[in-house]
Amino acid sequence: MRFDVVSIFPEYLAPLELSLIGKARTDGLLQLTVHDLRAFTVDRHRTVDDTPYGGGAGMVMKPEPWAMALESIVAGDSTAESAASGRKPTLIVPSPAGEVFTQKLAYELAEEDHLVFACGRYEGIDERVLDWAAEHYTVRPVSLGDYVLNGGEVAVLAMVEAIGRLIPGVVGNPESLIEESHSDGLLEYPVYTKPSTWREREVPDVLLSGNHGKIAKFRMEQQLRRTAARRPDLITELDGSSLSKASRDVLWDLGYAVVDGVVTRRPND
Ligand code: JB8
Repeated sequence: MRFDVVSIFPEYLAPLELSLIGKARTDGLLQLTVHDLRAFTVDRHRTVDDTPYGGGAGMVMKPEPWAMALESIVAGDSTAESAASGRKPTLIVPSPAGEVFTQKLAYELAEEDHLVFACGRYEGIDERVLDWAAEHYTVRPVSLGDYVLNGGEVAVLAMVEAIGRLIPGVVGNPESLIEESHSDGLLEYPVYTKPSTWREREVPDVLLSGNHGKIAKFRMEQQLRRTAARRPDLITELDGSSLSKASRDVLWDLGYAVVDGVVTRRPND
């Protein structure tokens, strides 16, 4: 898999060379190139921004440096349309106005051969760049969540890590991918390690019992309880028809009912 990132702050992407993703890179599982947008300017001041048509606060990123950068990346793409895969690379544009980045989208993007990330700054990139790029790329504006960053770089760090670790061989133990948070639509159960008593706090007894059936039931219940408390939106998204009797009983205790495979909140008498 190939990643290209375009930014006016290429140093910001340096952490990608470390830890998990850096190891995957060294092992040849993924290629990652960071490009400086200013290298694609032609004026003396290496200008990347200008004032917005229609007025308003702040500056907008000029289209031409983006077109030059994105063209150069497509031109050097051995996996592009023209070549082997027959697929367009995907252009991911971090934006508070994008579709939300979820674990599901991370899995979908991990199937691609080539992802290009366009990091905006200021008030964003001239919209015509996104329209124009659709000729060579599948263009996807993507938001990390409902909050506003100063630019796309931090969002790209998060997305490259989330996508990169799904590439086979990047995460050492593939079981940790199967068990982890969100893979079954629930938050993860709490975890504990030694000592069994720490500052007068005990590890739950059942986890020391060696009874694997009881441990699985305890963890399932913990997952449902913390998901109901912290993310009730995830509870009503569950497929009720694939829940065990034990899970449905816990949900009933938590004030939910499963009717025709749909999980709904019960009326508060
Ligand atoms: C300028 O919050 B964000 C985000 C904010 C931005 C830009 C890109 C993404 C560009 N501000 O995801």
